[in-house]
Amino acid sequence: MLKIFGAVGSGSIPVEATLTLLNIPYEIIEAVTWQDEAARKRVEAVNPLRQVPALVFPSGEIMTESAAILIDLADQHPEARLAPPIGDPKRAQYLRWMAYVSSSIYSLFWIKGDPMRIAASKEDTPRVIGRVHDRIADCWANMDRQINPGRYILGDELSVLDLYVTVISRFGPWRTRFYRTAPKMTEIVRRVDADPRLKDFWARRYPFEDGWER
Ligand SMILES: N[C@@H](CCC(=O)N[C@@H](CS)C(=O)NCC(=O)O)C(=O)O
Repeated sequence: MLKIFGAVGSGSIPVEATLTLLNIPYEIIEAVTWQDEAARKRVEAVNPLRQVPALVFPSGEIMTESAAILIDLADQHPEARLAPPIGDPKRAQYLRWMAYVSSSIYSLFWIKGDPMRIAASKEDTPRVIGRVHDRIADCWANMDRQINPGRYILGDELSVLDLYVTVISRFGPWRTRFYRTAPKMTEIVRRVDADPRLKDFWARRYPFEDGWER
């Protein structure tokens, strides 16, 4: 069976949500890498960067990088219509924003997870986190200004891009600020939060606890 090194409320969640929609069974190896050295060690065997998500296919092949995993899963299962296929006029913007969320936004969590990787001192860490949050908010605003959504970001069909944005926008600076900075995507992420096909999944893997929007 497909194995995923992942964690509740992490970047493995859009991948797991996609597998849930595709009805593909998978085994989770829980690894809260940003909190726990033992978890980082566990992941290191498959991903020397010690980050989740990391997938191990039944063949033994390993894949990391959330955006690439999502794009590949959607392409491998075209019948589920979770991405515009090659040749579709929406394909370029789809790939553009998948890469953007990964490189301009999600990658900044390497700093947030441990600000001392960048900060000059412990006292400097609130400033570093503040700057990272501002940058993330600016990047969401920049994306929001340039999209022309329908019910979902690319039009009227749910894609893995919606799952990706829905999950990553729950990380700091959290949803209330996202709603302020990304008004066009606000309704979309709320629609994905409320998708009945994912109700049990969210409850298990990224619950909407009191005050989750902050
Ligand atoms: N570029 C990677 C980023 C993955 C990532 O940042 N994962 C976080 C969890 S959400 C992690 O494992 N952080 C631990 C660390 O960087 O030490 C991807 O898109 O999959």
